[in-house]
Amino acid sequence: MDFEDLFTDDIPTELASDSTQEKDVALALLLRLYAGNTQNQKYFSLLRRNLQEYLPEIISRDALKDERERTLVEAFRTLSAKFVEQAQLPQLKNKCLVGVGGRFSAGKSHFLNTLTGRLHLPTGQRPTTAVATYLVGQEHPSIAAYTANETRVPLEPEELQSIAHVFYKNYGLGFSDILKKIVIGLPDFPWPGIALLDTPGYNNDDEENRGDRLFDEKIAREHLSNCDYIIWLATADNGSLGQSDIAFLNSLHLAHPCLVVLNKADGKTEGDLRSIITTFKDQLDNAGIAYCGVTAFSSTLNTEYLGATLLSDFIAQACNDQQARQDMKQELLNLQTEWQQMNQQKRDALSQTNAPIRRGIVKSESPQYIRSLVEAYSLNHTLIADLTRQSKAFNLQIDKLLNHE
Ligand SMILES: Nc1nc2c(ncn2[C@@H]2O[C@H](COP(=O)(O)OP(=O)(O)OP(=O)(O)O)[C@@H](O)[C@H]2O)c(=O)[nH]1
Ligand SMILES: [Mg+2]
Repeated sequence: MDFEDLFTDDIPTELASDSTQEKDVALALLLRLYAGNTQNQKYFSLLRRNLQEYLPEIISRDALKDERERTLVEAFRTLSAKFVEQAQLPQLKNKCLVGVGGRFSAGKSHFLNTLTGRLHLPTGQRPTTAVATYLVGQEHPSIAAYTANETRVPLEPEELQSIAHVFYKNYGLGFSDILKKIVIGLPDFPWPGIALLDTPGYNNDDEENRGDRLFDEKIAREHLSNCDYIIWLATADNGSLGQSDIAFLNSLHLAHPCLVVLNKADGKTEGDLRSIITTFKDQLDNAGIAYCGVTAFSSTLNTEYLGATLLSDFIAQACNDQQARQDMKQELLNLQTEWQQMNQQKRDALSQTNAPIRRGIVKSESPQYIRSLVEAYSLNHTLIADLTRQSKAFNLQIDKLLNHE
């Protein structure tokens, strides 16, 4: 099969036939995916454990009411997640990540195929994308799967097709527990500065497969939260944004630019589209969701409607976003400097209050007052010691991340 024009809406007949041979192919693929890289496994599980355990160690007692500290903790959390992602998938290094999210069958994979001008991603009428998949520019074409065993496994295009939901509906074989993400490297990818991410539909209204649905939602949320830009793909045929879309968008706590694209706009009149766009904007405003525009598009016809160029402008903005493409190492070092400054200022402020307390203890004649001053003095000391310990723990975490590179 040719890499370029492999994927169609339908399951290829050779995969659809319930032959033992096809099952063998799928099993062989599963076996390859289950093979682990022990060294990597140890390294990443240690890194992950450290990252999970570091937070209580570095957060100070007043973190909840300290806006600056909260922002820094959040920035560190996002940055370290991105750092791990890039260590696992070096092709994403210094790329601005543009994620596409939306309900199942909104046309996310079709939309990305249209944007990149090729049929790289499997599409279909039933839930199709099972694993978060990045598309990225690369000198030679390649597909790599990253497994739960921290191993990169090269895939053939046929194997990528077989990983689609449709396949395991037919064969009862699931990949999404062992496969964490897929990266497709493309020599003719039009934008060297970005990586595009296709996610599984976050809702599959199929009650029978509720487990799959929640799992897909988790995968979509995890990956979209790591993105620098988000394209939310809704469909024009629904006329309005569903409550579950609103709830999901709210749960992303969007801090990054988000463009809402009404896909499948083909067949709608201009009047219809204008009124649907107004309805969407009203709904987003009422829900307090930050977005930078709503535009109508057809992935089938590769057309943005109403003379708008919001989509191409959005992609161009992502390509030019130097901040999002900044070297992770530098970003971590900047964050470390900011953190240490904050920590030092807190320690200085506490030390400054120590001198008057000491003077009060010496001068006061009331034993009760002296006792309360001594308590305040010792609390100050504990807080300063905590801050010193947190500062050391934070530096240690940064060292661990940087030395793991
Ligand atoms: N008419 C029309 N159909 C479209 C358009 N975009 C996608 N479709 C169709 O919608 C169906 C679903 O498309 P996919 O790209 O698989 O949708 P998806 O959002 O990736 O779905 P999941 O991976 O299951 O979440 C396919 O049959 C597509 O051909 C469009 O712009 N217009
Ligand atoms: Mg898809």
